[in-house]
Amino acid sequence: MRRCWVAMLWIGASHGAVTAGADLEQAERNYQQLCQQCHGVNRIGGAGPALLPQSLGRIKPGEIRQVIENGRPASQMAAFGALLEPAQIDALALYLQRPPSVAPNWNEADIRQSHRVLVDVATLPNQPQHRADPLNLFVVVEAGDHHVAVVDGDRFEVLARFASHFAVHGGPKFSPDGRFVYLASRDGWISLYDLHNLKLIAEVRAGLNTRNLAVSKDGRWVLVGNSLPGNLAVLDARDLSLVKTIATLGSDGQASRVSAVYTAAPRNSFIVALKDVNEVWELSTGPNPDFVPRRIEVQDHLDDFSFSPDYRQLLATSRKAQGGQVIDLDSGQVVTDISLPGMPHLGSGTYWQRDGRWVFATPNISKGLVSVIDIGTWQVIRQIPTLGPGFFLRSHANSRYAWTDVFFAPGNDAIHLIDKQTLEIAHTLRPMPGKTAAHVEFTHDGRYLLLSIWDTDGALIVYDSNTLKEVKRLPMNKPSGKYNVGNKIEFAEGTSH
Ligand code: DHE
Repeated sequence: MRRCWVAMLWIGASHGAVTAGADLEQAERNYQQLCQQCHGVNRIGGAGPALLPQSLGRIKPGEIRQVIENGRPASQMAAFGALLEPAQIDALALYLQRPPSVAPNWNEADIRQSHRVLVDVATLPNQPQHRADPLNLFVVVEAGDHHVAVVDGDRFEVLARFASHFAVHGGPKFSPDGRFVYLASRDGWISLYDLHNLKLIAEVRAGLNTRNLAVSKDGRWVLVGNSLPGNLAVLDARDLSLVKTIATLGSDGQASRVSAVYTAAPRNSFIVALKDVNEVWELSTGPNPDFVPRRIEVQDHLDDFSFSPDYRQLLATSRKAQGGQVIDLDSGQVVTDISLPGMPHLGSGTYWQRDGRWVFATPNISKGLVSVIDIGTWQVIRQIPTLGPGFFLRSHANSRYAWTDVFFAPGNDAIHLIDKQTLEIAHTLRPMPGKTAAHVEFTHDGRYLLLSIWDTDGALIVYDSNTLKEVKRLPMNKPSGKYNVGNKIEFAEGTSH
């Protein structure tokens, strides 16, 4: 990506310095002159990320202003503080948070035009071209400088590192044999990477604002859930070419954004949660799928959900039900409501066996509690107090503990280890005091685990999962999620699906 110097020189030459007292119209002109070249006509993104309200919603207004003024280190985003008056920067930051004058659109032709195949897979060896165990590789998202690292899960060494699109979010998903990984960026870019050959294979922009993606059980299809435009994009998993888009309209015709898409492998289907209509969709991925949704009516819009271990039921957040609702996927009926007033982050929850019964535990985003639910009775059996609201919870069938963070609390350098049988906090670690610690993934055998220190000057810390001793520390730039190939393709207990 080129820096925005051309635009900077142009405006410098024509105006000397940009006039003070800029209003939103002036901000629009400044956008066209300074930003459009990288961030695209109508702000839909280009070499730089999209600057739409949907894309910027997670960023604090002060941070938007700060990036315009000072640029982004280790990126192509230039600093405009010397060129724009403070009031003009304020106006530009405000302008970017408002919808553009022309509603952004991204249709099938745009998707097809964005598609590029970088390497023909048929020309590549189909055996791993590295010495690591292909089922014990980790794919690690480094959010600080938008890169992805591939880590050998036995030697804990970085095998490869490549630039991703802006803001990869959600779990990357794998082909059933673990050779290929599919990544989604918030800007709608989907990337296909070959873990045998450590090469990027193909890319496509499937939407302007994407929630996440899922790969079908047979590895033939990728389903992308978009919130802008509100639709689903079905891609051919071999090269990411577009098969079709499906507008996410409720049965009454109301348009909806997608909350999330998942694969329900035992059902051979995709499950789609919708954000603006009270429906969950199931799309069969059996032989010759037509991708026509089966609509399941629910009581509330779904933001976030988790499957029961047999994939027959969904445990979904529901504000109306004051927490959660359980939906049976076969009958389409709501089985029960569960009172979970702490705003559970169900997609990050996990389940395990306790006294011969399945329990499901979830962190809560607004309360310092981990809620534990008996899946047989759907009763909340324990609310475990923590140092603050958390985001992720992880374990492994061979681990005695479930690891959770306190992401939203001032003391978010702490990590709690919950004993899966006593349901008490057994240990609290502070791996790097003062720095956020969050998100764990275990090695395939569960002997070790990797924990993120979520900081530009951060690290991936490897722990022995039994002795809790630190084994290694790999410096990394804000590592967020990390994903073990073997655990993922086996939909293993303790990890996200
Ligand atoms: Fe995530 C997973 C939704 C904000 C980091 N997040 C997911 C998934 C969903 C989701 C639906 C599951 C996707 C999958 O596995 O395919 N996330 C949301 C939100 O709705 C929310 C609260 C607001 C939003 O703007 O989207 C949100 N998420 C964040 C963040 O602010 C985080 C901390 C930093 C970031 O990267 O944006 C964040 N989300 C993650 C990570 C995962 C994730 C690391 C993967 C978890 C896993 O282990 O599978």
